[in-house]
Amino acid sequence: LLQNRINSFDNVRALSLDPQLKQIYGSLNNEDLFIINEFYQAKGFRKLHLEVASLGNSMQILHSVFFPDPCFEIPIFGVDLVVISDKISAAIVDLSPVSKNTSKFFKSSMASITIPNFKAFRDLPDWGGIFSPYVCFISPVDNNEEKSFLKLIEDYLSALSTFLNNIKPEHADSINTKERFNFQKLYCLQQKQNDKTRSVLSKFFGSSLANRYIDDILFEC
Ligand code: BLA
Repeated sequence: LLQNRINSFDNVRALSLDPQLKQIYGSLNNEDLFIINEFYQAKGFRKLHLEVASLGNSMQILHSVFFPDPCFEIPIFGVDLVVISDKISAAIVDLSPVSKNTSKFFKSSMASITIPNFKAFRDLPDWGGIFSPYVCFISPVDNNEEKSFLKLIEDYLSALSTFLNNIKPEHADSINTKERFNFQKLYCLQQKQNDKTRSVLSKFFGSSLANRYIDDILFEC
């Protein structure tokens, strides 16, 4: 789903990445871990990041963020699926804002997306002010809800493509571009406050490597 969407973008190309960071293997007390990263660039995006990770015997993660080129007025697409013991524990998807004044076009397109009546919506953490009013954060209760959530991811991706197709980039020096870049920096700063991500990575990598991974790979800006 994510890979297909990335391939559909104009001028898409893979970004080169240190092979040691592209595929990470390790083990801890007989528990294996691996992480696979893909990075792309495309028209409208400075970085498209796709990551799958299997950490120990019971946790798998799908993490993806599409960081826009700040010259384009398009939101930050982000998704995180955390599987614990074969069950999706956290499922979150959003198109997060990159400016103070969200366009009418954005609001009306998002309003046309229906978020299903999931049974277990979850509260956002304290650092979650970066997310839009359209963020969906749940623990799916069954297979049907998992499927509905995947469909929702698809809807958000379609909306993103629509925004992209209707946007003309602004100059790199424009005030709007700078504002959008600042929003992206704040997005990264806030995401770095997710202690759950940090503690899982620290358990396997040790804290200094975990911090480097968060700063340089997950939320570099
Ligand atoms: C939660 N993220 C979590 C949790 C874990 C991770 C273990 C707790 C699961 C739960 O509460 O049920 C771990 N996530 C990871 C790891 C990676 C990862 C190790 O991506 C990468 C290697 N997180 C993101 C992005 C978003 C995000 C892009 O990386 C949103 C678009 C959100 N994850 C997010 C939120 C929580 C979470 C909001 C809940 C945090 C909380 O409740 O405190």
